[in-house]
Amino acid sequence: MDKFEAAFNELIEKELKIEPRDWMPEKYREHLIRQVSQHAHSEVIGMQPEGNWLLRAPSLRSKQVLLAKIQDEAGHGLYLYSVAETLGISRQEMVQQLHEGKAKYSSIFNYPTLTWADMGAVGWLVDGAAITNQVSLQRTSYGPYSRGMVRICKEESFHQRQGYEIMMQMAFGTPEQKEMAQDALNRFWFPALMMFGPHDKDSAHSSQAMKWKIKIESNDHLRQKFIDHTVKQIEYLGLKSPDPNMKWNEATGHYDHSPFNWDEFWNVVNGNGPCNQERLDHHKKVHNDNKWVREAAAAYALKTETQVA
Ligand code: FAQ
Repeated sequence: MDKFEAAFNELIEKELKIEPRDWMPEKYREHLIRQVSQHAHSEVIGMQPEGNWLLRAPSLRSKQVLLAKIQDEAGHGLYLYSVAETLGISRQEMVQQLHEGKAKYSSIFNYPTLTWADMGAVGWLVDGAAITNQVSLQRTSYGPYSRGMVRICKEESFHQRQGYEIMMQMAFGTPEQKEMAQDALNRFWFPALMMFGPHDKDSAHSSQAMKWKIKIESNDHLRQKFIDHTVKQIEYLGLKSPDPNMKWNEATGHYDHSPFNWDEFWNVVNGNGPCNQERLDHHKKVHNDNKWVREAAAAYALKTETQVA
């Protein structure tokens, strides 16, 4: 082991941060680029299912709040693309990998948002699951990623509240509204739980990620944490658990649950979910339509640079 590797290992060991200027193993860098680019793409593609409801939000207030939330997601994408750029990949390359199917984004965004109650379920469950993961990522070993997560988590907690507020309005509203809330919960529950990734025993990257302290807690641990605190929120809403086998286990101190449908998960991850094609086509179209904006911004930046010089 040379002195650079020893210095890297010591930083990891002491739970100090690895910074862009520091030496790092090539595999550590590649691992982070994979995870951070996937995270960034998720934030950006994740704007689509919610954008679907912007023009149909039921009040001016709900429209303003939803718009603010979606704009936050765009901001999260930008922070994360910037984090990945510090590792030596450009945003253009990452977007190209997404368009060529070489980079992934979270499975959850390949499900349709059919009713206004789905805006509640997305904020409550999808952002709720995202925060559960991201709170632990605040302690990740790569400095820029860890600092980005601190800010993102603050905004995500507002998103979770926005979703839960919609769920409360629907669940405590008319019988039809309550039915819509239940239906949204039923459709989003298992896909939200699968956001945490495969079981630990099937997770290809977890073991190395945890050695490098990129990942602080495992997929199953975070999923169980999310289930344990969300069950009480379902009960407060007066809704039924979407999982008939969900019950408190005195011995483990956790809720038991049904097995997940991993065939469905891999089907969605591999591009065959209900909205995969639509999400990607939309991203490609918008990227193409907005080419002139990127060109104008680059030309303006060049002009300003020349004037300053
Ligand atoms: N979807 O070995 P593992 C948000 C892939 S942000 C798609 O366990 P890892 C905010 C995985 O990439 C949501 N693919 O992988 C928001 C790998 O394939 P690969 C996104 C998945 O990396 C809310 C393979 O399976 N959050 O929602 C998924 O150790 C509302 C094997 O899996 C993040 O990205 C999945 N669910 O653990 C925005 C957080 N799960 O790459 C808008 C950062 C696994 O070898 C609206 N990421 N795969 O081809 C992570 O923490 C991790 O990457 C995991 C997966 C936990 C997602």
